Amino acid sequence: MCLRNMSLILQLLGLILLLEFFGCNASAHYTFVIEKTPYTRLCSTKNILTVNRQFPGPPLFARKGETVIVDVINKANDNITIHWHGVRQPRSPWWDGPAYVTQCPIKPGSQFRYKVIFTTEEGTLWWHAHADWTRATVHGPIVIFPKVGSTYPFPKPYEEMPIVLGEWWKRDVAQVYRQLLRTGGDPNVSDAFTINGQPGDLYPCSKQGTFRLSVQEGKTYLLRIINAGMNDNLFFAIAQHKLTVVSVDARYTKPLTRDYIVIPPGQTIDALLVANQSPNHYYMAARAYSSGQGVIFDNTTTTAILQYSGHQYTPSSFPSFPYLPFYNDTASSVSFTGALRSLASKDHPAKVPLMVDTQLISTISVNTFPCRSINNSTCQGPNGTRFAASMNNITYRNPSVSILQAYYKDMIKVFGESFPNRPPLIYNFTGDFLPQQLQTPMRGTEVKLLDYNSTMEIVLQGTNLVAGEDHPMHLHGHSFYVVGWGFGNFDKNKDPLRYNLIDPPFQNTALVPKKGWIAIRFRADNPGVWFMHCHLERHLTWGMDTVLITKNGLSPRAQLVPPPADLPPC
Ligand SMILES: *[C@@H]1O[C@H](CO)[C@@H](O)[C@H](O)[C@H]1NC(C)=O
Ligand SMILES: *[C@@H]1O[C@H](CO)[C@@H](O)[C@H](O)[C@H]1NC(C)=O
Ligand SMILES: *[C@@H]1O[C@H](CO)[C@@H](O)[C@H](O)[C@H]1NC(C)=O
Ligand SMILES: *[C@@H]1O[C@H](CO)[C@@H](O)[C@H](O)[C@H]1NC(C)=O
Ligand SMILES: *[C@@H]1O[C@H](CO)[C@@H](O)[C@H](O)[C@H]1NC(C)=O
Ligand SMILES: *[C@@H]1O[C@H](CO)[C@@H](O)[C@H](O)[C@H]1NC(C)=O
Ligand SMILES: *[C@@H]1O[C@H](CO)[C@@H](O)[C@H](O)[C@H]1NC(C)=O
Ligand SMILES: *[C@@H]1O[C@H](CO)[C@@H](O)[C@H](O)[C@H]1NC(C)=O
Ligand SMILES: *[C@@H]1O[C@H](CO)[C@@H](O)[C@H](O)[C@H]1NC(C)=O
Ligand SMILES: [Cu+2]
Repeated sequence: MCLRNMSLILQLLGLILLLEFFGCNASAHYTFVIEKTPYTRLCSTKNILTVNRQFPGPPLFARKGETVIVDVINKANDNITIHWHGVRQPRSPWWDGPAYVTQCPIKPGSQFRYKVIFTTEEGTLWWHAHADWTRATVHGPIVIFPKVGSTYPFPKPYEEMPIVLGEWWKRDVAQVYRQLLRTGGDPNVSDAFTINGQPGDLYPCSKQGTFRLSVQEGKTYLLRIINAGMNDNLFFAIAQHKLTVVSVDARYTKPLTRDYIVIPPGQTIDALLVANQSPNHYYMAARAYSSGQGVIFDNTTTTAILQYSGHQYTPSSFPSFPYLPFYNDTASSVSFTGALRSLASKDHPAKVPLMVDTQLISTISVNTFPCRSINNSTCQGPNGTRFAASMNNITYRNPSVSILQAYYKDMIKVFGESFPNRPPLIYNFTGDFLPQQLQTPMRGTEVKLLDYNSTMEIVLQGTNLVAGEDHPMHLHGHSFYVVGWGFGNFDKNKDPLRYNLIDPPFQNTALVPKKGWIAIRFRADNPGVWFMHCHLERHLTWGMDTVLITKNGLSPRAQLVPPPADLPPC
C-alpha cells in the first residue's frame, strides 16, 4: 500500500525526499545493520547473521536509473561485504562487494557506504553478502520499478510478492564452512529449504510459520522469485496453476508459460500467476535439481500455501501438491532454460554483439588435490583427497588485498594477467572415463584483461572430471546474452551456426548443463574488476572462479571513478 501511495506522490511532486519523511521503504537511503539475531526453525533456535534483524533481509526498492545509498554497519563478529547481484555499477566496482576482489571486508565494528547505481536494470535482482558463507542468511530482494511514466510490458498485476528461496542449516553456517575448509570434503548439506524464510509443512515444528500467499479469485499476481540458496538449483511450481515467466535477471522476456520453473542460485525470475482455479488452498513447492551422479544434496522439499480469499468455502485439509521433476531430470531443466527468450521489442531491444573481438573458452571443472594434511588425518574428498574446482585448470585463490585496489594503485602485484584464452589441455571434456591425472589443477590468481568496448564471447565448457553436474555461472559488472548451449564438447565450427543472435535471454547467471556448454556474449563497456564464478557456494569456495578486468577507455567517461575515502583496509 505504502509503495503505491508513494509512487503516486512521486509522480505528482517528483520529490524523492518525501519518501523518507513518510517512513516508507522506497527511500534513496538505507541503513543495513549486520548483527546476530536468534531465529527458531526446525525445532531449535540459533543465532544467525541478519540485516536489521530480518531473515530474509529487507527489500531495496528503486526506480530504473536511480542511485541508492546503503550504509552497512557491522555489529557482528564476522567479516562482511554486500554484493548487489546483477547491478551493473557502471565504472564503480568499488561498491560491487566481493571480498578480496573489489574490496577488503568490512570488519567487525566498522562500516562502509555503498552506492548502488541502477542504470539499465528493471525488474527483480537481489543483494547478498559476499564474504565466506555469510550470504546464507544475509540477503534480500532488490525491486526496480519502471521509470515514472513508463509501465511493465505486460498487464499490470493486481499485487506483487517477492518469493525468496533459501537454505537453512540447523548448525551455525560458519561452522559448516570451517569444516569444509578443514576436511576438504563435501560440505554438510542443508537441513531445509525455505520460502520467504519458512521451511513449510513438510518439516518438523514448521507448520505454524508456513508462508501463505493470499490471492483473490480472478486476479493476477507478479511473483518476484529469487534463489538465494547456497548449493542447490531448484525446481519450483504451484499446484494446478501455471507460471508465466516475464522477466529473468531484471530483463524482460517473451512470456513463457510453464507448469514449473528451474531457478539456480543467483537467478531471479519474475512470473505472473493468475488465480483462476477454484477457491481453495494449493501448495507451492521447491526442491533440488541436482544432476551430479553421486553428489550429495539436500533432498527435502519446502512448501508455502497459496490461499484464495474473499469467498466462503472450506479448503481441503490436504492442499494439492504440484508436480516437480525428479531431482536429476536434466531434460526437464533444459526444456525450461532453453526456452527463455529476450522480449526484444522496440522498447526493450536485444543488442546482441554480432561480431566477436575476443573469444575465450574456459573449462569449468570439479577437481581434487592430494591431501596435504597437517595433523595426519585423512582428507574427506573422494579417495581421501581434497575437493577443488577450477576454470581452465586454475583453482582461483583469493589474494590478501583486493585485486581492484592493487590494480588501481598499480603497485603490488597480487595477481597475474595470464588467465588462458583456451583450455590448457584439449581432451574429451565430457568423456565418461577420464584419466585420473587430469583431475589435479593448478592454484593461482590469474585475471583476464578485456579491451574497453571490445565484444566478448565466452564459452563455458563443463567437464566430467570427478563428477559432471550443472553449474550456475555468474558474472559481475556485465550481464550477457546466452547465445547458445549444448551437450557434449563445444564444436567451434558447427555450434556457432546454431546461435540465437536475435532474441537470446540476457542474464547475469546462467546454468551450464551437465556435461555440456553455454556460449555468452557481451560488450566490455564497463571498466572495472569483475568477479566471475559458479554460484554454487561450495564450488566458489573450491575455486571455480576467475576475474575479468575491463580496461579503461580513452575518454574520462570511460574510466573508473576514484575510490571512496571509506573503503575498508585489509
Ligand atoms: C556435519 O555432519 C556430520 C554428520 O552428520 C556431523 O557429525 C557434523 O557435526 C556436522 N558438522 C556441522 C558443522 O554441521
Ligand atoms: C533423501 O536422502 C536420504 C539420505 O540420503 C535418504 O535416506 C532418503 O531416502 C532420500 N529421500 C528421498 C525422497 O530421496
Ligand atoms: C536419476 O537417478 C535415478 C536413481 O535415483 C537413476 O536411476 C537415473 O538413472 C538417474 N537419471 C539420470 C538421467 O542420471
Ligand atoms: C605424520 O605422519 C608421518 C609419517 O607417518 C610422521 O613422520 C609425522 O611425524 C606425522 N606428523 C604428525 C603431525 O603427526
Ligand atoms: C567423448 O566421450 C563421450 C562419452 O563417453 C563419447 O560418447 C564421445 O564419443 C567421446 N568423444 C570423442 C571425440 O572421443
Ligand atoms: C592441470 O594442471 C596440472 C598441473 O600442471 C596437470 O597435472 C593437469 O594434468 C592439468 N589438467 C588439465 C585438465 O589440464
Ligand atoms: C563501442 O563500439 C561501438 C561499435 O564499434 C560503437 O558504436 C560505440 O560508439 C562504441 N562506444 C564507445 C563508448 O566507445
Ligand atoms: C577413486 O578411486 C577409485 C579406484 O582407484 C577410482 O575408480 C575412482 O575413479 C576414484 N574416484 C575419484 C573421484 O577419484
Ligand atoms: C577479516 O578480514 C581481515 C582483513 O582482510 C583479515 O585480516 C581477518 O583475518 C579476517 N577475519 C576473519 C575471521 O576471516
Ligand atoms: Cu559449480
